[in-house]
Amino acid sequence: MAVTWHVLGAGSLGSLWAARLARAGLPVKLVLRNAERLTAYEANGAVITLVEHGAEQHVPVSAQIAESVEPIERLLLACKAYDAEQAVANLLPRLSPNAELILLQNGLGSQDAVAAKAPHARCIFASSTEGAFREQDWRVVFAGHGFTWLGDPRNAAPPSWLTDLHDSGIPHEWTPDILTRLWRKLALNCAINPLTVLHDCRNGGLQQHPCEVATLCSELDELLACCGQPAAALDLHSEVQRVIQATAANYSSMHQDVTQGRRTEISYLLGYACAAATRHRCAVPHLSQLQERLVQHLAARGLRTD
Ligand code: NAD
Ligand code: KPL
Repeated sequence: MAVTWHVLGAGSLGSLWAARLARAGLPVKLVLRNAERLTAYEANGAVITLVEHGAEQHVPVSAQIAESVEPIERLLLACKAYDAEQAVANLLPRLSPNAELILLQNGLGSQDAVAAKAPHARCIFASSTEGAFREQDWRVVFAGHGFTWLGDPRNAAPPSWLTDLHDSGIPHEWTPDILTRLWRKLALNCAINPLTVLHDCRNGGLQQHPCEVATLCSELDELLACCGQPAAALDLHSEVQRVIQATAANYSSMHQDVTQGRRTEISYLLGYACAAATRHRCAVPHLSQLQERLVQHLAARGLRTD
């Protein structure tokens, strides 16, 4: 019998993945926060609405709460990095001995925290360039087609369920270098996102601050080398400039979080980079100063700084 995809978090990416897996006929169960959310979801018809290229599709997906008793063999963890460890802790009694966890979180740090919480589970890390946002509860807009890299730093063998992703039309690739991918994305996010918040601009606005961007890229280059991730640093500055140009009209995800008064993932991006620099005794004065400025900026707006 096909293994059920338990998907924790009916937010942007969780809904996007759950809808695509379910519409391919695969067994999917959403794991919602609490009984209240479950009641609200069921009152909405237990359906996720996926909006793609302007067309909407209503996909029935069954749901449950963490306290449900059915064992979990495969869990797609689709919450924010700061919620990941606690979310898995809540589900520990339900994880079967050979459970596999697929971790969709951006940045670094949450994956190790989850792996330490669930030492017997296989943890597969993901890095995605897909873009989605929740227009309202249970309704997700597939805004940016992209790609998801998946890998397991402790075991290079690909899992058998990659065929499920293929059957669901989820563009993906298994990679032995998932940490390089995650570090590379982290470096891009560190060079772009905090500056867009501090200058209150779209990504393209950073074209007015070329020296600041170049200085950060050069420190990130050194940091990646110190952390044993030289491949993640290859042509970083050109890539950052390319992304700034290609996404010039967009607001970065961190800028959107701050504008909407939401907690950011700072601790798993710039915070992780600065902590790694300290651990490796790598001097990164501009990144440290950027972190201080960002923390002050968040605090001044009453937002969490961790
Ligand atoms: P989101 O805030 O839209 O969704 C997260 C959901 O998880 C929320 O509905 C929240 O209520 C739920 N949740 C948190 N803890 C829970 C728990 N214990 N039990 C049940 N539900 C719980 O977040 P998102 O945008 O989908 O992002 C998820 C991760 O993917 C982040 O790390 C983000 O950086 C990354 N990411 C997102 C996108 C995107 O386009 N949205 C793209 C690439 C990467
Ligand atoms: O991933 C991004 C984000 O906004 O989080 C980009 C577009 C790369 C900017 O860092």
